[in-house]
Amino acid sequence: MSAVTSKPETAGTAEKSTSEKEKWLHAHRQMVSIRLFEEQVNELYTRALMPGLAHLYSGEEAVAVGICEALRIDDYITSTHRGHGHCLAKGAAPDRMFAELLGKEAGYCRGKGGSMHIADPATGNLGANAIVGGSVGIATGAAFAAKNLGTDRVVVCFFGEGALGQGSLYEVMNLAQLWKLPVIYVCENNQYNEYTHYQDTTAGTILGRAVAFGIETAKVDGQDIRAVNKIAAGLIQRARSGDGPAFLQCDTYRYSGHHVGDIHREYYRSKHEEQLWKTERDPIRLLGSWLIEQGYADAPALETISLEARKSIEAAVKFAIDAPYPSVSEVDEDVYA
Ligand SMILES: Cc1ncc(C[n+]2csc(CCOP(=O)(O)OP(=O)(O)O)c2C)c(N)n1
Repeated sequence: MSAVTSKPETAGTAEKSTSEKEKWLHAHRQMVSIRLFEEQVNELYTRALMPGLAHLYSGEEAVAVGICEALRIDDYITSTHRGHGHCLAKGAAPDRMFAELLGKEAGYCRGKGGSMHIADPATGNLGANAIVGGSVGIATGAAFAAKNLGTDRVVVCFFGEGALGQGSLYEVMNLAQLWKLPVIYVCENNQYNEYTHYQDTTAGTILGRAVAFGIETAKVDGQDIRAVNKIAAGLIQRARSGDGPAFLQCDTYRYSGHHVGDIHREYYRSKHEEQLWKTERDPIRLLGSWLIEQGYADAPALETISLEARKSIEAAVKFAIDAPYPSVSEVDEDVYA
């Protein structure tokens, strides 16, 4: 079974919406799809249908969707261990994503990468990476290539604030600024590096690190998709026109544990804190309220979007469960030593 059964739910980059109303309704649907995708990942893990671990993106959807909306399909992204939302927002199809997570042949890497190693060159996704900070060199190299091949492509490099402890980030920021490379370093500050609050591991400020290299910096409320999109569009346009790299700090929150098996979050953060983010700062609710205020949708219309997205995500899960594993004969293929 190699056919793909559903179109990308979240192909934000493929077809740009023409009107503001369509643009934000589409963004809302993308965020809902990512949220539902992650719910299903948790379910698959709990039912022991998924090998390995996964790190859920729920709560952070406005960052991926807001930024990818401002990219072209031929622009690049690099992603992280918490990468499902990035892949979907850049245009990956949920059925092939689930297939990859379940180790099936129809997956983006023929089931051999799993949750933390999804790449999709057709949508400009150069790959997720299980190594914290592992994609910063790939993103910067892609930006070097994009520039030296005479294209106007831009690269967005997503990473968590835990990657601020990786020396390679400082090596690549130095070169990116020296060579005016078209790369945007997006620090998704979801407050915690595994089980430690970032303020307990980070001296100084996050942006101060990029300022030291003379890189353009910006900080945004990562729960407000319209703010993320606006600021990202400006930085992306700036990079595309040759003005060099930027560093964007997006303050956000992950709703679940560090990974799907991390259920004892009370050891490092309070239930009250979680509740505040989920009720007052939820990116889907915030955009939904704005859509209603603008008269772009009413509550039943938003509910219909959610129901349709749910059906589509459930069909994608079924596709993946029914799909075959790669043949045993290829057990040595794609293995490098
Ligand atoms: C080089 C390296 N060190 C340690 C780990 C183990 N590890 C996996 S995720 C993680 C925390 C990452 O935090 P952050 O970058 O803020 O991303 P988040 O999980 O918050 O999205 C760590 C330490 C790793 N994968 N790679």
